[in-house]
Amino acid sequence: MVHSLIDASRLNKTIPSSDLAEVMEHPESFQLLYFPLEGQGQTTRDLLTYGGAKWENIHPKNWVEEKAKTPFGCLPVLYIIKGDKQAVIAETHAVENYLAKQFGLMGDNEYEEAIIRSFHCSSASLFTIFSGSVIWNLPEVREKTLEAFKTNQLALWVQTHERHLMDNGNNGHYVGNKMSLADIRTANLIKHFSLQPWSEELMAVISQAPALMKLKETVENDPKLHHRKFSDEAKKIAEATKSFFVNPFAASKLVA
Ligand SMILES: N[C@@H](CCC(=O)N[C@@H](CS)C(=O)NCC(=O)O)C(=O)O
Repeated sequence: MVHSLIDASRLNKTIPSSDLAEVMEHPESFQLLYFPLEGQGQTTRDLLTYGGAKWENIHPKNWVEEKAKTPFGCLPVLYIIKGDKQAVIAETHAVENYLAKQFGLMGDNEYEEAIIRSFHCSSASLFTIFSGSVIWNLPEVREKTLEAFKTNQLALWVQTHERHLMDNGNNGHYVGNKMSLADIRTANLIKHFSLQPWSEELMAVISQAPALMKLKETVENDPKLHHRKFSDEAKKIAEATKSFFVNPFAASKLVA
């Protein structure tokens, strides 16, 4: 069992890299250190679930103290455990790419992998743009930045993703007829928008794109994901996420 107060920023330094590689190639279990919110942790949760991994959520107990002990001063952080050894990796993209590769969610060839990476990157970028321009912006400018986000970045994202999904046969997937990292990331991005105080406005734009809606439904109803995605723990995390975004400035003090 990993204790979240260990100095994760130094952990890998004490173990030879060949041992860390062995842990990462043949992991036995995982712990995801993230806030009890969906946010940047949800895709990792889904990847672990889809892969049938043995894993658990762990949350910071005192974020102010723990922040400096994480590799980049932010979450998510993934602990990868094998026997008495563990590796730690941080940064959402590194964690998601590692797990997706581990669980066969990066396509079957270089071309498919490139497509998956590009749609994953596009959806992850939209998440970051929305966070910076709307969620964490000054309340007095939010109305304007929300309008600009909907008209520009969101509209373009919807249009380009919808076109690709339609070209792929509107089957709920970006590549072929199979689940990928990009599918899971996009489904979570749409859910993220649906948990915002402005969810009606945001979802009004997205719901005009049937292939994107189909993708979300396909991911949520996947037999490997459905049970955990609709579990009591998941519902609690979704509710907490919705409440968090009502006033993220105030709520983040509580989380910390
Ligand atoms: N570049 C990081 C950003 C992660 C990030 O923004 N994490 C937020 C939560 S979503 C965080 O740790 N906030 C607390 C803090 O910065 O003190 C990644 O992609 O993983």
